[in-house]
Amino acid sequence: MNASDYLSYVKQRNAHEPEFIQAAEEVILSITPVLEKNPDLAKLKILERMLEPERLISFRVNWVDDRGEIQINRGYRVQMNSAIGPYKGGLRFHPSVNQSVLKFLAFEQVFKNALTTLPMGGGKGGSDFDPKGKSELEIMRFCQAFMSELARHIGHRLDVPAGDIGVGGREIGYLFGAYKKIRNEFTGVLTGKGLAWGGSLIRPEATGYGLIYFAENMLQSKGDSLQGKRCIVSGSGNVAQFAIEKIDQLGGIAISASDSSGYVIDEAGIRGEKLEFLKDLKNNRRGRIKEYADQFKCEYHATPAGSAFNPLWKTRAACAFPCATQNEVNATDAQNLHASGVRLVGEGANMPCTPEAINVFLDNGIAYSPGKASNAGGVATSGLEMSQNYMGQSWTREEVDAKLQAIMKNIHDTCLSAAAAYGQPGNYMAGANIAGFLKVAGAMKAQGVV
Ligand code: NDP
Ligand code: 2IT
Repeated sequence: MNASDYLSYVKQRNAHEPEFIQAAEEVILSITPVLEKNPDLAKLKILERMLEPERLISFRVNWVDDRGEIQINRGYRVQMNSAIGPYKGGLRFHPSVNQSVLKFLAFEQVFKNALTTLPMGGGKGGSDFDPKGKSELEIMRFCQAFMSELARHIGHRLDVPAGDIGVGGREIGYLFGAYKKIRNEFTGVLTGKGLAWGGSLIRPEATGYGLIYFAENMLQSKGDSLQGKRCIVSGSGNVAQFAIEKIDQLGGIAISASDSSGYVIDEAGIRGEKLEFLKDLKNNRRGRIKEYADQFKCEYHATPAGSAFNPLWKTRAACAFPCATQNEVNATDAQNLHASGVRLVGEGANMPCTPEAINVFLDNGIAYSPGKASNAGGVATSGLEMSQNYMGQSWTREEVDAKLQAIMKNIHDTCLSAAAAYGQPGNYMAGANIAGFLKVAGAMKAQGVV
């Protein structure tokens, strides 16, 4: 089969899943040259098998809100691929969650986890539950209701969920408590746990830190660095907060943050007490980003609903780090980034750039890293949390950070060498897809048709 045969195959089988088709298309275009060189893998239908979840669980979540009204949500776990280890990947609570979104995330997770070098397969799950405006007790009751079904499908050697959009330390706590109660056992079944009950140092920071370590590696490969560079960051959640923190630590200037309502531009840089304010605002008070602008007297712009582009990406800068959600950067945004001087785009979110936007970057020589490579620090540190849980020990902050840095450098170098080996030097997207595919394909081949 050629690329267009694979594409029709995916479109026909997943007709109503646009996000999954988008993620699959990118991989298919990167992998077809690999299959031409390795006809044994084509004959074994490895790619077709990777495009089908090993198991997809969909379930009802009933819970009672503070007014005593019964609420019904949908819960899911997509167990995508277990060739190189237990299923591993986050849980997302957001009203936009559906089967297509979780299949795209689980599919990308398989490649990402392979790139970390740690023994983790890929999975993803979550619910269309909207945490916004819910009380603390409603969040707890929802997590307990969700886990009352999920518990029978996961386990520390089987499937280890973690956080993602709408699921942070608070939710992992409630989910872990519910699992422990239902199963009557204390294991490392979730990552992102609190330090006193099996969590790892640096896990909260890991995705954002890893993203910026990866970008620094990209710049260093061209004899450059982040020092003094203006950086646009979108999002203001877990990934964005620690990307901003690491940009500042490495001498860059993070000038923006956003949420689903709008964005702030702080020309002086988000750092120090201002960053602490942002963390408290988003993690504890759960307020809107506009409050940051009110507090520090900087620019705030509401994001126009239904607009053809996001003016955030018109801000003059050298680097851009989309850290909010999928498809937040389209072709017009990419043109605007190019016009405003951006020379590096590092994805902190999963699939934040549309295929058309990515083409704009590649056509204009903008260094571009796909999320499955540059945001892999989060799941890599989850892998380190699993190792510590299995051993019953915990490593210091310095030990975990050193391992994270080494992993990000290794992923960076692996992407570059795989891209070069297949005639696409400097293309991190092709490199990530090829290297991730080859690792999982080798394991699937060895394990037979199962
Ligand atoms: P959080 O829930 O902590 O933060 C999400 C941020 O993105 C918030 O600022 C939120 O704004 C904004 N956002 C979410 N959905 C939308 C939307 N539809 N439109 C505009 N803005 C939106 O999530 P994380 O920081 O954990 O995740 C961010 C991204 O990073 C996701 O793509 C996730 O898959 C990816 N990722 C996360 C990892 C992790 O370890 N947490 C690891 C690797 C990737 P608002 O508050 O208004 O909703
Ligand atoms: O997209 C991701 O890699 C995550 N949300 C983190 C997954 C994990 O298992 O730590």
